[in-house]
Amino acid sequence: MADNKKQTQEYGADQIQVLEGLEAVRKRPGMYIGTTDVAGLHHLIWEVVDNAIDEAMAGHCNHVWVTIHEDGSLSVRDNGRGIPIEKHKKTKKSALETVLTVLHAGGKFGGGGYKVSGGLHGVGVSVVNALSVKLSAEVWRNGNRYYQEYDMGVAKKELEIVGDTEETGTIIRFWPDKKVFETTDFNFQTVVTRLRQQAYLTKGVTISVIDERLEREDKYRFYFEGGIKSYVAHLNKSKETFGEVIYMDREVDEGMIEIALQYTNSFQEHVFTFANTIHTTEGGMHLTGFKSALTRVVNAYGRKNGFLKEKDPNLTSEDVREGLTTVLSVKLGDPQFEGQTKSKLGNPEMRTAVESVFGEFLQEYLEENPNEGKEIFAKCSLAARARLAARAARDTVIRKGALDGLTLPGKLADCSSKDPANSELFIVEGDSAGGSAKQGRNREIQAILPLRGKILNVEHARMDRILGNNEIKSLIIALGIGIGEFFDIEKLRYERVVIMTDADVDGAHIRTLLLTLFYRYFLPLIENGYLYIAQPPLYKISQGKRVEYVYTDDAKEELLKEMEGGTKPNIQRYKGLGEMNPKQLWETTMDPETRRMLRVTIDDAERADKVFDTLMGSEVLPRKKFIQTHAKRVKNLDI
Ligand code: 0RA
Repeated sequence: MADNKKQTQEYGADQIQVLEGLEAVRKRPGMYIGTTDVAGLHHLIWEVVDNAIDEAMAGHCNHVWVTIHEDGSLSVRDNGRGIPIEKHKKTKKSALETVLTVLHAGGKFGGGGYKVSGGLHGVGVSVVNALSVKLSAEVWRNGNRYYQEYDMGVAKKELEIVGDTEETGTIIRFWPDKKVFETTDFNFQTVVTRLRQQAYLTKGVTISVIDERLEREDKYRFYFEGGIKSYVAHLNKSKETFGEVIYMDREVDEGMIEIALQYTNSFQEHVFTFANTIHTTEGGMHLTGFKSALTRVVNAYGRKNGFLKEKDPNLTSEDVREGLTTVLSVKLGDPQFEGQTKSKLGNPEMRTAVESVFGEFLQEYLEENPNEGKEIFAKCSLAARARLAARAARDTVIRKGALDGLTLPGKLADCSSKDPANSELFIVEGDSAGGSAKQGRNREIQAILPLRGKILNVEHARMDRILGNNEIKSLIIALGIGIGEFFDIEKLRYERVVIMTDADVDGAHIRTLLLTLFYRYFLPLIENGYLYIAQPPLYKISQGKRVEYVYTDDAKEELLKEMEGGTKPNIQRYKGLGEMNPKQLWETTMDPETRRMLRVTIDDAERADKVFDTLMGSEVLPRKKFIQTHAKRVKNLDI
């Protein structure tokens, strides 16, 4: 009797703790997943996928399936060991129910050596459960298929056996709560992009991504035998490269270090760093270690072989990284994520480990591959000389005061407001659309800068040419912010900078070039949320006196369905901004009361910068894609 009572009390206390935990998550979801916007929604997916990937990294599974179902739910299946369903003696709950209901319980799994897990998203799958109106878990294990369902994080009934199976694995499916999230519409492109990256970082694991919401379902399958080596080859696909992808993979006391790099003739550096497969966009200790080893070893190699004379100064870190594409992935037991967006690796032991392991590897590589070594060194030293020349040219431009904005560019139609918080700059493609925008705008707060033709691709140009480009120069002067070392966000003249281009291929290209420019040279504008993309309508549809502008093909179909029965509607497709008169442009695209604009995120800009657009462009067409590479033919990505 006494025993019984004690047990009941303990059980009760646990239960209360669980409910309090779930309530805390539902009350302040932002504390657990950052935001409740579309990014927060996708956080739920990464959380569940990370668990399956952990099982793969532990060597127990080689295939993960992610499916967006027709009813808007999403499931993640893996062929791992299956989450244990055995009951815990004390809590009387299965391990499965524990991970799904107790905050941070997920971390109790694993053990043995360093345990790798996605530390950033590692809030636990119980958070996903708490923020879903429904979640189902199916575990294949011991020859049985176990099943359990939850409502807002609370189990509906006991775990039950619903069938048998020879296979093992786990399927977690969830229906996010519409009351919690601004939107519960999963974005297939976001999921595909992220899981492709995940597949590169976990070589040998196949990731299938399926969207069943479409009439004809959309499918991808990613498998990269070469891991990040394939990733670098993919990133450099459309570039001229020097030598092979250099690759190393080492296990150290601190964890694992995997690095792939290759030089290209680009003037930009492309470096992507990861810790436990999480993209560390702010870099951190692993990147610091890499950079210092690279600079040290390339210089030492140059001196030893007489390429650098005694009187010559060392090449700088920028010089040795010009045109370099690098993917750096580390895995460690206890990752510390720091920085503004918690995406900077803080573990100092990783700096030392990468610096020493990569330094040693690269030195050996250069010595064993003298032809490549010589070519790489020549490329770096050319970068050094060109940088000096470009700097001199830039200093001249700046000394002449050419960027000071004392004289605003003639093409700019400025607004009368001098308050940046209340000023907008529209960067408009073409003179004719520029003319309409100038006439249609609100002069008080809206300034117009028309761009003629294509702007320079900053990927292929150093500072001297960038500053020699009139379109870019006008833009810098209009913005008021300077460039390079002289960049100063405090001087920004408009807190909304809007890219307004045609809804066609040329427009998309100009947008990509502008995004790349902002990403490379004016990043703080994006970080502060000042950069936008205007959304002009695709169609004007009229029926009798009724006139509607629609912005998507879906909306067009919906409207046409609605108009069935009346007289035949008149459909006008807008190919360019220039087809709209000033009043139409104002009403549909510029009027702050009614317009739609997309705020550019770092992700968008990064994607544009990554030359990902070439790939994206080609991927949108075919319905079924199996993307895989094998180490032997890594140079010809089979995409
Ligand atoms: C630890 C132990 C065991 C399975 C798992 C973790 C596991 C977790 C997840 C999360 C998603 N999928 C998963 N698959 C497996 C079982 C160990 C054993 O069978 O003895």
